[in-house]
Amino acid sequence: MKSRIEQLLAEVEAFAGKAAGEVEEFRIQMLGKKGKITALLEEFREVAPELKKEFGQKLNALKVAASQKIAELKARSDEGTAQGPTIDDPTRPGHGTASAAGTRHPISLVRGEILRIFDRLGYTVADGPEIEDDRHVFGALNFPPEHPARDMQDTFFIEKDILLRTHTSSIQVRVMETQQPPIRVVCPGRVFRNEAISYRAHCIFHQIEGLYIDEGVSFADMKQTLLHFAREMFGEKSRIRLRPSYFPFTEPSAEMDVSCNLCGGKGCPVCKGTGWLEIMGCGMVDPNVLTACGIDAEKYTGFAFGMGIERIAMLKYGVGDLRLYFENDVRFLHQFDAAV
Ligand code: 2NL
Repeated sequence: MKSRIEQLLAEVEAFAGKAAGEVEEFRIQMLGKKGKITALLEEFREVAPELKKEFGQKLNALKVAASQKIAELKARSDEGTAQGPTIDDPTRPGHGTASAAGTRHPISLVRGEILRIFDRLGYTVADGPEIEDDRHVFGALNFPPEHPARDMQDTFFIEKDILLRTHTSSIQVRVMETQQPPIRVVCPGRVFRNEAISYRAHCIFHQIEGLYIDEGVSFADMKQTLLHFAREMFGEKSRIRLRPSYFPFTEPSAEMDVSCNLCGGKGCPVCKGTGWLEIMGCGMVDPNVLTACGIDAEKYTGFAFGMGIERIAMLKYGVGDLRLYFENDVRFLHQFDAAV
């Protein structure tokens, strides 16, 4: 029996059939019902008990070797590769199984458009941390110690002095602290306010602020820059108007409206019959802010402005519910496929 086991093992090792049919035939010859190895296994029952251990081990090794060899050759045989990724005609169109391309989020589209307009005017882009300290969000921006924005009800605090920025002005403070004029910079980013979420308010939203500081920068420079922006963003025929307002960090301050591009200023439901849409706040940087950031307020003046990206996107795309921008429902997002 021992010599027959060894002989079959040599036979298994030598076998090198390539065709699937050949391999299957070999399997039947060895391990099939009437196969040579099957026959040996049956004979093994009659082997004397003292020889069972030795023969058992050898026989088992033979069976394992044969099974492995057959499995290996089957995988490599023409049957195996026929199911694999053979390419019969590389010029044929694909099966369309690649995952579909995603879309740009409307907030990204609008941000890109705004940044490109200011890029053409020579503004650079700056970034800054979302987790900020009191000084960069409030202190350096001329907020009095008791200002309501510093309240827990409006701002997310992490520690006494550490908080989530409520506007992107904190980025501009960092720019002023580290650079001397001329400064021309736009700062996009996420901001956080402790608001109940509804169709018109969210606790996270996006802003872009701009800052221009140099010798002799005037309110007229600001007005012309923002008119240019409105025409680029909403169309050549756009007009703007500035209404007096108040921010702690600018003096004088204004809100800017752009003529409604849906009705051309005649009055419609979007502009609530006024012909105007409010799009941003702006003003001349308060000298206290310049001084707090290490810029000589006797020598330099500047203007700044800030807008909410969601608000601009809502006006541009006529989306009435802010929450849609945060849900990332693909049925909403795919509507912006062609908006690039
Ligand atoms: C708004 C109003 C505004 C600014 C932002 C600013 C920044 C510095 C100094 C002075 Cl560092 N001003 N930013 C100025 C006026 C208005 O934003 O309604 N934003 C959505």
